[in-house]
Amino acid sequence: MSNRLSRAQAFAFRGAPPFHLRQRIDLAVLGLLLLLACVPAALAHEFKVGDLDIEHPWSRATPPGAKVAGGYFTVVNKGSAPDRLLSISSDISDKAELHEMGVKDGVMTMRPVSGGLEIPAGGKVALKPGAYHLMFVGLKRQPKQGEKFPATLTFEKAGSVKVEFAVEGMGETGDMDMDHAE
Ligand SMILES: [Cu+2]
Repeated sequence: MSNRLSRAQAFAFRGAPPFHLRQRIDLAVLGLLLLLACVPAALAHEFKVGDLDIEHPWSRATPPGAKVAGGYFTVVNKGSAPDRLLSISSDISDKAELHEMGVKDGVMTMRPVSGGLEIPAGGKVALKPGAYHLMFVGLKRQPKQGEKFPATLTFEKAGSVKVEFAVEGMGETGDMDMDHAE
């Protein structure tokens, strides 16, 4: 009994948290770090070519019979020279076009961009709904939510890179109903 008491007292005066408690804190911190590391990886995917990072290419599921689907991603240019997105190809459609938004007679329209899209040195360009975007024209099948389909992006300097477009839900991120100028 007296022996037990003195051990408890010695313990109380040591100052540091008991070993088993520290171990639990370490595990909790480790778990949190793993969680933080995994969340962005699950939401985003990224591809690299030369000085360019292509972040999170995504598309949208389309209703039966649809002939076009959008394509979106962000290009980050870490280099000291501008580059240019020249062309896109994918097996999912007959062709893929780069589109920009414009206003014609008070109506928002999309039209193909000629001459490619410049990615400024040290800058980035976001292709997103309502702005620059890709349009897969002449769909051979409907992209389905949850799948990924491959495509090839070709840049003037960095060259070609294979990427995968993650297909999200039909209503994803402010789809605007706009006329296509074609
Ligand atoms: Cu378009």
